[in-house]
Amino acid sequence: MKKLLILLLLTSVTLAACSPQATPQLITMETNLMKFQPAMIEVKVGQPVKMTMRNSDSVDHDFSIMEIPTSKISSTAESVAGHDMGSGGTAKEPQLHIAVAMGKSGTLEFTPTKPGTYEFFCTVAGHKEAGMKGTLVVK
Ligand SMILES: [Cu+2]
Repeated sequence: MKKLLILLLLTSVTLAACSPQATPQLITMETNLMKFQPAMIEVKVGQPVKMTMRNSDSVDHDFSIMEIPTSKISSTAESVAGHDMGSGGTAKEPQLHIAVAMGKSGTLEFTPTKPGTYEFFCTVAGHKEAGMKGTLVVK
């Protein structure tokens, strides 16, 4: 009987640990002088991420990840006029993307669904090459 009780307790602890956490993981990202700060973000799988991106630079920037399994993506950004992610037509669109005009800020919400290491970068021509890239780690 005692063993059964312990087993029940263990089961409920395990269930509690696995239940989805609705509390968003808040991240503040700043772009300035052609850099993402921080250049490395770590988040937990299955937990919503709410990232606020502030663009303190004097040019428009964006935050993009080409391929990342997510659910529930939404963004509220001050629109960037004529932001076309480096036209050409053949380029694949990033799965996660938020563009923020100079001096503005925006929020991007998403829930990562698969652990891994994902590269983020700015799609504005020449910016990634200038150092606008970083790493998102989903644990
Ligand atoms: Cu940029």
